[in-house]
Amino acid sequence: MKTRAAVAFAPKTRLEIIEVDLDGPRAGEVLVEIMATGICHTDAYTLDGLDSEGLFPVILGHEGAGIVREVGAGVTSVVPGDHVIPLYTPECRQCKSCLSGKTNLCTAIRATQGQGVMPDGTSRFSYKGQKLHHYMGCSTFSNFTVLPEIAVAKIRTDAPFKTSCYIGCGVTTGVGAVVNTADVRPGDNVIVFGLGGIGLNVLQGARMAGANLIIGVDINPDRADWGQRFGMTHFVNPNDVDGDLVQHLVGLTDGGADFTFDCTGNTTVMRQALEACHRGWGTSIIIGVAEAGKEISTRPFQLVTGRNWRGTAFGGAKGRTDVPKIVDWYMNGKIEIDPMITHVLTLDDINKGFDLMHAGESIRSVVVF
Ligand code: NAD
Ligand code: AHE
Ligand code: ZN
Repeated sequence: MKTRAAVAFAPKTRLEIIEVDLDGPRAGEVLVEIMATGICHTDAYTLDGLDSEGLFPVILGHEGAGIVREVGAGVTSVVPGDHVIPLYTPECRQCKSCLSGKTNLCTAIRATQGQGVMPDGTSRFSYKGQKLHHYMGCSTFSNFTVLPEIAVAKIRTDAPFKTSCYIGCGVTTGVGAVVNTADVRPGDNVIVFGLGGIGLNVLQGARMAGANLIIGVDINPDRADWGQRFGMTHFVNPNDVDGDLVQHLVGLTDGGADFTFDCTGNTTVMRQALEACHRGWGTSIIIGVAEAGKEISTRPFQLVTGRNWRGTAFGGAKGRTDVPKIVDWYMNGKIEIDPMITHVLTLDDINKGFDLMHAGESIRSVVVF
């Protein structure tokens, strides 16, 4: 079949909106009509050539929602008409990682995802006979895409696509980092570095968990109002701090935070986040994705004296199990999404979504097909 898609032919170029060829689903796969997709900073990072796994030409996008239109042989968990959210972190429920119960990092198809192909090693997308790569196993910047059955979460049919697509990455990543990875408890003090599409969801997760101080740190002054809207109790702009940022934050939190979260992808900020943790027990959680070649560092003394450094992918959420529950949280009003969708675009205008992100003007831009 033919489908309209935004194609990245090379790093640091504008996406081209064209009609591409899409092969139907093979055994264990499903064809999904994408109804809406968010634009996450990770899409921009890969498009900018900063992803060590980045492959071109590629159809980016990993934060979508849509409807199953066709299923391949042997598919049992979804049928045509089901509403689904594509999962860049699938859940096979059979691999060592899934069976461990200790992680959401299913390994069933991770290798081929990183190679930009389906689990059988081939791509379903092509243009004028040239192979196009899949992205993070999702490629939601296409009106239709093919996914492995284990990489879709079936969701309720009354959830709007325009907002629930954000649960495919940003919402689940931010809220999940708090409730799954950190397990923030009532009264804990929290610092969130970077108040964008992920960080605001960390804030609302911390509010939901009953955190005491919820401090937001961002170099964009506009993020002060945004943070307050989602539970932040104090805003710190590093550019307005006299002296050392870490010492300032340690002072605000009576010796350091119980939990800090990096939502910037900046390795200098990651160090600040670790060092702003409380001596003896504070834990810093890295959410941000750093540029290829970047490394983190700190004095080992920071860890000897009881600070913990951790990371999280997709908020520690087990996709097929947890994503439908997060959709329920949204539909029941336990978490908010609508105000964070600042821009709704057509596929033809998708490049504008990247411009808005880089200008710091959007929280989430969503493309509606
Ligand atoms: P975003 O662009 O919406 O937000 C980033 C925010 O960080 C902005 O508000 C920006 O002003 C702020 N910032 C930048 N530099 C800063 C600094 N030095 N100090 C303080 N604040 C600073 O991006 P996003 O969509 O929220 O994504 C955030 C990061 O999370 C990205 O690195 C993205 O790739 C990553 N991410 C990771 C996961 C995961 O599963 N681990 C999932 C989604 C996104
Ligand atoms: N390809 C990069 C890694 C990128 C990365 O860490 N991705 C996160 C999700 S970001 C979503 O916006 C993730 O899920 N990581 C776990 C995994 O298995 O990729 C690189 O450095 O190679
Ligand atoms: Zn993302």
